[in-house]
Amino acid sequence: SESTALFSVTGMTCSACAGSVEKAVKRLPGIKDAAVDVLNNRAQVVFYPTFVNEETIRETIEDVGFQASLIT
Ligand code: 9UX
Repeated sequence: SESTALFSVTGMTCSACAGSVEKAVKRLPGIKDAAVDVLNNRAQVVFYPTFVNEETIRETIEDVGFQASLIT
């Protein structure tokens, strides 16, 4: 079944930043949904643990250029 992960993402200053994070995460296999909140520096991701894990999602966010850490 699916899992949900919440990340803190720092360095995003505009909605286009949030859009680039969402797009990158949604391109990974095993992602059901991703929602990035630039005002609160959060990214919530719903995913299928058979195909992807929190660390891969976190690294993908960092590859876009922002520091990310898993909250829950
Ligand atoms: Mo957002 Mo634009 O932080 O280059 S500023 S994408």
